[in-house]
Amino acid sequence: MPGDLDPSSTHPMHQSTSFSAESYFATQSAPPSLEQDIASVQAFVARQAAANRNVVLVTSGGTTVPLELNVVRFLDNFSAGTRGATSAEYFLKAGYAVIFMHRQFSLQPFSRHYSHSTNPFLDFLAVEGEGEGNGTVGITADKRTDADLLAVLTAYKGVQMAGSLHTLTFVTVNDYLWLLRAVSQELSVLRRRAMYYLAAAVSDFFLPRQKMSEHKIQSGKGSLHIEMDQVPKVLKPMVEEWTRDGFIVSFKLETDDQLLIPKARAALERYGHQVVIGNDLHTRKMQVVFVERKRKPLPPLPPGAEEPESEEAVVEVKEAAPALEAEGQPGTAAVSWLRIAPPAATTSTQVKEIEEDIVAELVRRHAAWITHDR
Ligand code: PAZ
Repeated sequence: MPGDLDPSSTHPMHQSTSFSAESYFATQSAPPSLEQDIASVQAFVARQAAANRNVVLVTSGGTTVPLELNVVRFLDNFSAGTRGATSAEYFLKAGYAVIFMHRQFSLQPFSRHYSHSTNPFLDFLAVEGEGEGNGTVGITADKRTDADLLAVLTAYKGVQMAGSLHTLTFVTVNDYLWLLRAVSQELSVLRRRAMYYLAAAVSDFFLPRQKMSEHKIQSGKGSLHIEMDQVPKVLKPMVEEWTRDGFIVSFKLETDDQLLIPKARAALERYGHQVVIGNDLHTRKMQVVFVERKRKPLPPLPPGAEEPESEEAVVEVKEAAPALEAEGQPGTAAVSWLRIAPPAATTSTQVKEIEEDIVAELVRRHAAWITHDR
């Protein structure tokens, strides 16, 4: 419908609406697989609760924004899902059960080591027995990579045996929002033992289905003008309604490093969750900044006293953990950088990943959160 895209038309595509989370879910349709996904999460969470495991929801990869109902074109973003897939592996290693909610076809824990063009899987295999004339040809791991492949495979099989990884997929920002709400609500039964690690790169803008062209947008009328609506800020209802006492970690991505800390602080103040991890697009694999509320350690409870539901003291500068470099700034947020050294010029295939340290820091904070020490 070319008329839909005429900038001078009065079609609602040119009116901008502000959606609250409530009005969003009241007007945008749930993905068809949602009920089935919820049932699978319910069963997974019950198994992990019985096994006494902490559970982390890891979101990973980018979301698309379709421009048509019969979608031919969509907006997308850069995220490959490296942060999420890598972090999920370290959480599993730390004994967590993981709900890995990722963009379809983005990187996944374990298989990420041998995917796409960086490490094509076939390059790690060798043909055995070829040309020996005995009629048998086998496939084996290339000798140079045997040890690495075995380590990944062993970890992967261990996780499969333990049943501690559950995978869900999304494509559009709408799929993501519906899934995030449903999974958060299911996971909230674990209260403080649940962590939410929101590393997905979620679009800030979308086209409500009521404003979408049904069929492929036609060319021939000059330039294309589309006004998008703002995606509702769901961290607030996530903190206040969908989760109960869960430990929530959000990521903030910027390309202007002057904005990184102010925006991360603002997010922390606005939504009141536990940690914002700031990262710059170009340096995100080498450094991140933790922004969290300054807290005073709680005094020990008098004998027989009830544990408080939550504590709110915001007073003193928290002492930085050894891996973190604290940045002395006034205000209610503690800011500390986590950096890893650039890879040494070595032939080793074992490269240090910043997610290992990010996850170690969060596991430590989460343990304190569970015991109400923070
Ligand atoms: O997926 P990736 O490893 O390529 O990138 C990770 C990231 C930069 C998307 C993530 O660390 C992040 O900042 N996520 C939140 C982005 C945002 O909505 O601000």
